[in-house]
Amino acid sequence: VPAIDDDARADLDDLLDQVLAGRRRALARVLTTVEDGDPERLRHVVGRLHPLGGTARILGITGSPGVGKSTLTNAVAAHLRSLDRTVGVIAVDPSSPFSGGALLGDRVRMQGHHADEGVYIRSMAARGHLGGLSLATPQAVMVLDAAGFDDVVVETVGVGQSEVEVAATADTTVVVMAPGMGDSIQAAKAGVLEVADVFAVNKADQSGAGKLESELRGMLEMGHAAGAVGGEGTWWPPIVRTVAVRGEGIPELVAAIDEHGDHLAATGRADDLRVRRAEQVVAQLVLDRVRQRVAGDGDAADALAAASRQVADRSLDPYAAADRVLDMLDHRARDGA
Ligand SMILES: Nc1nc2c(ncn2[C@@H]2O[C@H](COP(=O)(O)OP(=O)(O)O)[C@@H](O)[C@H]2O)c(=O)[nH]1
Ligand SMILES: [Mg+2]
Repeated sequence: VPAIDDDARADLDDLLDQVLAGRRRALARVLTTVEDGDPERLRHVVGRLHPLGGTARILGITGSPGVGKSTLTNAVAAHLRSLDRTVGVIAVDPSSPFSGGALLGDRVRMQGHHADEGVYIRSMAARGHLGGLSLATPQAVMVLDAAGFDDVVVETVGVGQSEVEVAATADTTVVVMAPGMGDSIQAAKAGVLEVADVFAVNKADQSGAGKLESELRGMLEMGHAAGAVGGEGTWWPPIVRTVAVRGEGIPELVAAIDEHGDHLAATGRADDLRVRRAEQVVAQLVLDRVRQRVAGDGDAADALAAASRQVADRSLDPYAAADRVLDMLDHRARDGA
């Protein structure tokens, strides 16, 4: 990655100074850099901010569309503010930028905190990013962490891979469910049970909340009985009933999150999580660079094109093809080209 020129660097440094001084507009611009993924600017941002992070508690809130994640996030943020903690929120929508309406809806709903300097809410999409949201999300978290927020909350729609990704980004992952959405059955399928540190059964004001909770409890106990988890120092995910629209159950939910944090600290797992998180980002950057090298090297790009044609007509298998492309990159590295 080439370095940015001196003028651009000076401007960016000025912007980062403003972020560290708590300026919201500067923060918004830096998060746009994270979203757009301009590699030169981003590298400078990360280089300067990364050493300053590592103090925020990172919470993931995930679940199916419509279960009340945004409402719950809003209520959790309000409760954390009442405890005098500052809160940064990243609402990730993998389907953006084509869902402007939904994003706007989220913004409007979350605007209860508009005048409060201690809370910052940002909807985010991955636009130019090679690594997509799996890179943009932890980098946005890092920016809010460095900016000094006590808590950083990441809201993601639970579709496929994203629960796993949010779990890799968060210290504590809250899986939100709601009655009447067939959620308990979905949970078993999507592997949500494994990533949840805390369950929120939201919309507890609606019928079926009790049934959902007991189904969930049954499923967790079955997991325990099957020995999927267990032993000394095991964390049993608590189930908390909430009515996010009325703020009910929110103090209990935050207490459960606090308890999980204490558990992480007591068992030394907090440090493991940090290493795992770092590894995910580094591995993603390595993959991006390999991809960039192939694209930016005429011979490697030609080798990829030629090998792909052979794979298509069955004269080469995909593994052998990958070997050829990687060999080309290795030669380049050895020749110093
Ligand atoms: N009855 C009821 N409705 C809720 C509750 N929490 C959220 N909702 C409503 O459920 C809908 C979806 O909420 P939203 O937060 O956008 O869900 P998300 O898609 O998971 O972020 C909205 O109309 C909310 O007002 C709750 O506790 N009870
Ligand atoms: Mg939402």
